[in-house]
Amino acid sequence: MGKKRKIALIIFFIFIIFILNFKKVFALNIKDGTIAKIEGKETLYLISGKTKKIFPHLSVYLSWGYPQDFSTVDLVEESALANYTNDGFVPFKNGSLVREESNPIVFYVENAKLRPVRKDWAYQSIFEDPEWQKIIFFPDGFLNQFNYQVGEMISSLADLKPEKIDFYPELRIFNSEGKLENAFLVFDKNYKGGINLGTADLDADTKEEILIGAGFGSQPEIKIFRSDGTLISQFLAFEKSFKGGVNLAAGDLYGDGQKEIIAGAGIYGSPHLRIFTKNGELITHFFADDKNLRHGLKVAALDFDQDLKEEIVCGIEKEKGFYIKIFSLSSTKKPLKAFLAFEKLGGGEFSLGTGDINADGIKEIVIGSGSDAEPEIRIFDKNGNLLNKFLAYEKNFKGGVKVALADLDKDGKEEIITTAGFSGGPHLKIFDESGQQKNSFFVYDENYKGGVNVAVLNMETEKKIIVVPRLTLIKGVGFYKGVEIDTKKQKLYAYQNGFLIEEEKASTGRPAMPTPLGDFKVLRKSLVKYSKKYNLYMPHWMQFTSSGAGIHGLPYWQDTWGRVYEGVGHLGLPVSHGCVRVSLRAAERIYQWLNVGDRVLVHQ
Ligand SMILES: [Ca+2]
Ligand SMILES: [Ca+2]
Ligand SMILES: [Ca+2]
Ligand SMILES: [Ca+2]
Repeated sequence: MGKKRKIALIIFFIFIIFILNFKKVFALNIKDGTIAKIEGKETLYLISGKTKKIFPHLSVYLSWGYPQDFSTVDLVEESALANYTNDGFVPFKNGSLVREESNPIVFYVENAKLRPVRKDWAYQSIFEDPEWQKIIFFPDGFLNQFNYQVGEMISSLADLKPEKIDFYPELRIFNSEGKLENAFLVFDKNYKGGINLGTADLDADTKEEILIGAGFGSQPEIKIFRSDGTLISQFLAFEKSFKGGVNLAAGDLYGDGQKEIIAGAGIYGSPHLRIFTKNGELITHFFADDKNLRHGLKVAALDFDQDLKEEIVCGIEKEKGFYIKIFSLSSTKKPLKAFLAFEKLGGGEFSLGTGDINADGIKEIVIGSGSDAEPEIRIFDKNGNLLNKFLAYEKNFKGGVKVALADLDKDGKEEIITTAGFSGGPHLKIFDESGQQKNSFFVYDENYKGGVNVAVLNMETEKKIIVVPRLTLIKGVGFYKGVEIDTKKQKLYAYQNGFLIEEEKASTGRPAMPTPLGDFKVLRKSLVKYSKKYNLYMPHWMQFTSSGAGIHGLPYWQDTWGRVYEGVGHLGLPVSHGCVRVSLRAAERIYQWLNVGDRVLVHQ
């Protein structure tokens, strides 16, 4: 063989090898995460690295949320899959709800375990699925090919621990375009409570300071920070023992160019208002409504009568819905204006802001709906005329909407900035006054579902958007508002939007007269209910079954000496006639807070 021919042959072989390799590489090059199917065959494969896993049944495929029309499945040649080694079966997705065709038990999938969900009511109370649409069916006997273990039974929300999220109290500062510019902790890393937010230029240097109010679960602290994270001062807004949190706003109430700090009590508190100087000295305080109300007070400011002194706007949840009352410092007994803004209750989660959205020099009142209602924004003029309303998030999101106002695009009209409340993602949106969405971005990890509070920081000519997580420890996931009664532990838990606001010893029905188990609603309330059968009075009565079971304070009978209470030493033991007894003080607090229609979940 001549040298030339030899070289030509070698080149030829290299070429062939190249072609073969190329073909091979091409065939091997199926993207990770592809769901592949051989044309004419039924089996679906999940490709990952050099391996393929088989979907053992359509139910598993569906549990991952893939579309039923197979539009995301790639058709491949049989030979293309030959080089992928088999790696067993794709399991059900964690968190999916599955059941066998002919066995009514629903299982919750969690780390190779199937956890039975105790009963229909437990299912409904935890997963809120009235149409049973979340359940994926699989054929009888199908599970045999897996190594699924049967996990612990789920009978209450507390059993579903993976949904509990711990979160840091980190404030974030974004520019008006949504670019993250700074972040710092406003409480200790281990702080477990809620966080509220406000802004005000307290030292008149044209740069606003950040006001942080402790939220539910912590002592009612106000902290003042510079935008670089320097702590300037801190003080308590209410009694140290008050754990409802502090809602914040600022206003120039004296028209001297100096803003005052307005603090409203947080959820589960009275509609109590305190006004402080920038140094934390108390100027005055008053109740904006009945002291016995228990949904706290939302605050804002606007100049109602255009005398360059701002008035205080109060938002109060009571009876029929959310009321706005505008007070001046010279008239704290009688509001200058009062109107009903929302004909709904919102679990203490309404949000209130003021801003000039139409560039007429007068601020409007902007309200975000509370929980267990559509995520609606309503805009009123100062006299209570509704100017506009729109939905800020998907209609079926019911965690409430938080609002802030600022003219971000410098056209003289303030935009409405919204964040989602409890159970929503950290999705911030910006709307104009007509409800047209201008921008949106995520402000925290998308998995965080505790809600976000929002405010605007005016920095000379620039405006920044600041956010804090609404709470750092989520409890009672799935409850907007209601009580859970654990007959095994003899405990009553009261939840509101992710906060455990009360934990009380209870006394439920004795074994012969057990308290009915199930997912109920408060049917009616009365201050005292008389039971003829037992000749007993039941204070702060909250009935939750038509057969007459209710929550109430320790019962008493009336004799010549006065009231004689029954079961004083028995809280924590099941001794009642079927009702749920709690202490007198606890019953009073719960009675003031719990409304007809709120949830009562009773389980073992
Ligand atoms: Ca300043
Ligand atoms: Ca005024
Ligand atoms: Ca206006
Ligand atoms: Ca604008």
